[in-house]
Amino acid sequence: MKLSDAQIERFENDGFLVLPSVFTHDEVDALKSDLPRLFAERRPENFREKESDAVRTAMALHQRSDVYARLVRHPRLVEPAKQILGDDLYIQQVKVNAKEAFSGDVWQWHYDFATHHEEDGVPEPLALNLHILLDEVTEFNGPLVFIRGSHRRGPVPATLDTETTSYPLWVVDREAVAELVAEGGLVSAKGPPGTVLIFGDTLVHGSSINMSPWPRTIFSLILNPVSNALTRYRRPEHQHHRDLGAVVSLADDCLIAGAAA
Ligand SMILES: O=C(O)CCC(=O)C(=O)O
Repeated sequence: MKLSDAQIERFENDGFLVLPSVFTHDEVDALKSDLPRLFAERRPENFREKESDAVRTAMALHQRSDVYARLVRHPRLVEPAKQILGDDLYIQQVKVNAKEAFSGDVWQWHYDFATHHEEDGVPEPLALNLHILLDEVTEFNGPLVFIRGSHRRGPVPATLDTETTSYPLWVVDREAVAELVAEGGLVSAKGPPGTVLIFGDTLVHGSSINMSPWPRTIFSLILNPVSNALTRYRRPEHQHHRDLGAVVSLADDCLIAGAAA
């Protein structure tokens, strides 16, 4: 999949892209079908909500599941990332973020580079976060909310929050959020299953609690240039993978054909 010049320009201006209908229903079904098994596992890669046993984020899925091992090399994710970054990329993080119906918890305002830099010593804010919506995401079930254009400010003040939710995050100060929202406004990243979101390392984003009766499940792959790799090893491997081998795409039908093989 190749991004058009207009899409590249939009990514540069807004800091994100929302691309509907990139993955088919059959492909999304193949990805969702392995989640009950993965979520049932009791292991440190599965972070559960503070107030319940529900999985909030399940990490290192490409090391735990054949279909996710193929997904992280999917050309519809890897090729646009290479087009934007123009470099060899390694797999930094692989996860599914889930928000259970009625209770899925908040992700505070943050940008990913604050964590990548402070925790992992990543030098530059180059990594891309590539999401696939695995459920229909609407304004009701806790969509990601982007502050349009916030990436253009670069890294803004952030502090480590280990209290608010069950996943520690470097959270952006409220003053900075207010200023950025006044400049660029908010956009909620909605769409049918199979929609892809691409956003950069300094784009400020968050998501609110899921009060609706509908679950919200989103796959996330972070790719980072090999030339911009981590320099600190404070977090466990599943939060920042150590294999710096350049990711090579598989065939376009790898999710469905791979399952039959
Ligand atoms: O799943 C969410 O709502 C937030 C995910 C997120 O902030 C991220 O992937 O950086």
